[in-house]
Amino acid sequence: MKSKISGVELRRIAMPLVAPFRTSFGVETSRDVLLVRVVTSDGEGWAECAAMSEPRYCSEYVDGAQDVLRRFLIPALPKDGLDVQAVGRILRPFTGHRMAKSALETAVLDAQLRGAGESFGGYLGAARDRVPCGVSVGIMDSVPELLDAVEAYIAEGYVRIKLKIEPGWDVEPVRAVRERFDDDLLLQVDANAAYTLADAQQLAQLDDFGLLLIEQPLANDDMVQHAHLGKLLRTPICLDESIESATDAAAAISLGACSIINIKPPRVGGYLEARRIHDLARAHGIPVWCGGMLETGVGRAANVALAALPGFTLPGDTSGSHRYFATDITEPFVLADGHLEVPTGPGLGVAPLSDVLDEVTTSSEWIAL
Ligand code: NPQ
Ligand code: MG
Repeated sequence: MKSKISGVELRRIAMPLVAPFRTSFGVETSRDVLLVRVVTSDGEGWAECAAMSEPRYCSEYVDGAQDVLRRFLIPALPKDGLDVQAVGRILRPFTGHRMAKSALETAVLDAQLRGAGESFGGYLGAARDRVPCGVSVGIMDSVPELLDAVEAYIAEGYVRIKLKIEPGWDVEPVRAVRERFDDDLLLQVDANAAYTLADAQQLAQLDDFGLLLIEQPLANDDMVQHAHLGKLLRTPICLDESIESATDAAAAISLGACSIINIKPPRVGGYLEARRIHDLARAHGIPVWCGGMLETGVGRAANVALAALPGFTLPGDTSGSHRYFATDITEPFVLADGHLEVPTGPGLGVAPLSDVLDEVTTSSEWIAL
């Protein structure tokens, strides 16, 4: 199917977080999100760009993403009609900028699926109608504060807890959570690349706590050292930042750098590449789960659809809207029995509510094709 694209709106919104979110790479209090709206002969398509304000989690940042979309990626699209399968090929000559590319491809896909009356989940190959949800818990000022936060999330129904860790905030908070809650609590940790191989003995102390996994303990670009670390730990290693493509996933699996993969579609250039990683991992018996980038309802809808694919065998960071935002720009995603329903409407199945959207908009530009 081919849709003629007349232009693309790049809209920036400011979304205050319900509480500061601290990781090993910084503290976030508000989300500065770039929304992409493509206007086609079949109707509109929406997506959001996951890039953060500053290049700390990875090299992309939101002003850079908007610049590359405006100057290179959007102008590369053909005026005369476009199938979503062609978007990745057209954008490939531009290196990197995967989050920007993901947003553009996803918006085109949303428009195309809306036109065809098909849902994102149906298109991607969702195998169930709801997904179990985990929650990512930031670094706190004290252990009692952390225990209160974890208790509240468990009470909300989250089926898996992920603790953000860094040197100086690892064994003690994990031990405290293990001692305070049931032994069968699904628990994992995420270091966001805060350690080196010299910390292996410290990280090995986490082996006593029956963690599902440790996510991205070492540097983004160091798969070889992850393979070494894996031999020193009993806790399974999961890669996040290190996996930017299906090629990277193949390398990581071949090297033994990880035994689990966190798939974040924006980080790998989109939902089609995310599905390729899913297929590859599944063929190798590597479990995957869907990560999160503090998405609004627009990105959340797409993630929930992806997380319903059969190889997503671990709960994702697909939390409810209210984990991050008091007011979402779409109808909020609300947990029921620890799960989120996969949207069934055409395309993403959700769209921004225009009154909410206008309230949070900080700028908008139109790029005609
Ligand atoms: C991770 N996400 O798995 C990321 C990191 C992360 C849910 O833990 C603003 C935008 C703040 C994106 C903080 C979770 C963020 C962000 C953390 C992503 O590593
Ligand atoms: Mg992570």
